[in-house]
Amino acid sequence: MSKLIYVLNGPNLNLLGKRQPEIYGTEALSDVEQNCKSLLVDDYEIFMGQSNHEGQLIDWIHEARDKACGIVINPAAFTHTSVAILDALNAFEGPVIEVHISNVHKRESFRHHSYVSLRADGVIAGLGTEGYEAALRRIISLTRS
Ligand code: DHK
Repeated sequence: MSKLIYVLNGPNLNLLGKRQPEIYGTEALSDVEQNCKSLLVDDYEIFMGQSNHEGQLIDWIHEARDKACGIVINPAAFTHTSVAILDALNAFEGPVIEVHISNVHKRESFRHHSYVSLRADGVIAGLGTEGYEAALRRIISLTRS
């Protein structure tokens, strides 16, 4: 089995660390990538992707069908709007963990609904950027043989 895990990030997360730090913290996405890499075991690897474009995220999810054993995804605002990302994830067979840096349930009501949660095997919200590490650990424990 592949030991590659896709860690996908949606719109505006390229500004992580600079954008609304009171909500999203001060770590950049590059810090998140380093933290994730530091907990890899065995032959596990990650591909870290961020896009502001729904179609690019969908293309990566399709690519993951052949290449990856699991997906960690923070779809950002597309969480609340994208049936297309849900459909793409439904075509992926491995575990999917949905991550939100902030506690979306403590925020505006439009952030309370997630299309992606209809597919996700686990959902993490409000752990800050540590949520990515928790999600990665879970994918590894589900796929390690
Ligand atoms: C990130 C975003 O950009 C928002 O659109 C979501 C999510 C929440 C987060 O907490 O990581 O509503």
